[in-house]
Amino acid sequence: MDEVFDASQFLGLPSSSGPADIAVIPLAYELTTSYGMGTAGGPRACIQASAQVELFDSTLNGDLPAGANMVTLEDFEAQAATLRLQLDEILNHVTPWLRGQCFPLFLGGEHGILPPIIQATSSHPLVNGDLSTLTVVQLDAHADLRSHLNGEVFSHACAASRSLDLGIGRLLQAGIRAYSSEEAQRIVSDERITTFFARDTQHPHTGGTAWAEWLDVLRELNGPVHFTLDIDGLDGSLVPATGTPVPGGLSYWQAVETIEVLFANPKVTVISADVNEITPQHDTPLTQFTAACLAAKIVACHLLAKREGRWQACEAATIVETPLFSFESFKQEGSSP
Ligand SMILES: [Mn+2]
Repeated sequence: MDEVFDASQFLGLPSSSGPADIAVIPLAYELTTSYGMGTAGGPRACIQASAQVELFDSTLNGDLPAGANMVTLEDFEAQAATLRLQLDEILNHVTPWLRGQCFPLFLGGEHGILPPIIQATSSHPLVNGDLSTLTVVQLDAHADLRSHLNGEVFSHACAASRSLDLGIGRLLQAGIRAYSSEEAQRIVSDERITTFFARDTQHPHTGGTAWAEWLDVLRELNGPVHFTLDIDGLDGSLVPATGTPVPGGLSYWQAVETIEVLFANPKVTVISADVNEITPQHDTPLTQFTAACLAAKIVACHLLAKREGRWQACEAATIVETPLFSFESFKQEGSSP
């Protein structure tokens, strides 16, 4: 029997009653995007474009959602007057979805959504209040390791450095090809960071070797992981409408391989993921459709991980109560009090 098509839902798939197995959570957030504009409309454009994604997934060898109850939330837009208060709003919005009962996939919005998502993972039973157990795997053109951009410490250009400040244990990056000297120094000096530069992995002669090393790092990983996919990690030709498209990036199949290898690691539980910096493209849906295809691949690889025992829903009784946290009163590492 054909499912009823619902254009407001990811992949057009209506949710069923009962608890969600997968939650697709649009975060229409745009406050600090530096170059292009339009990330606020990106999540909805991605959901609309996802109607054209084939439900048959070759990794899963079956049709999505493979019996799972996938729910797509309504667009969330922060309303508060300041950026920090908006981050607190996002934190409150996402926290209930990061307690391990379902798999959350966030659609952004600018990459500035990452710190509140990371902070919210601390209440996940596998993180258990200790963010040093968490690894963030990032595909991105930019290192996002600035201490600030034009004085703003919560700029999207600082998403990774703020996640480190929150206390994550490791940061693995690939696709990186646009960064400042400050960021280059932090990559060298901070032992938690492992960066694979696009100039190495995309090198016309030796790129294959560097790419194989990236996959090996993913295979050796263990513990809980959040996967963050800034679509500008892909080559700019695939995502020309994103805020800052950059040439020389990852191919579509390298992004797919990263997702497949990460979710296939038996020592890893990918507890959450986001696809961000999606911007509606108007002359062609290429940008939002590319994002939708990769978001669907994340869902498929999660379902395969669940089927093969690498992910299971946590019992409600194991929900971790973490101390109250506020970005409003957050102090950046190394900043004066
Ligand atoms: Mn980014």
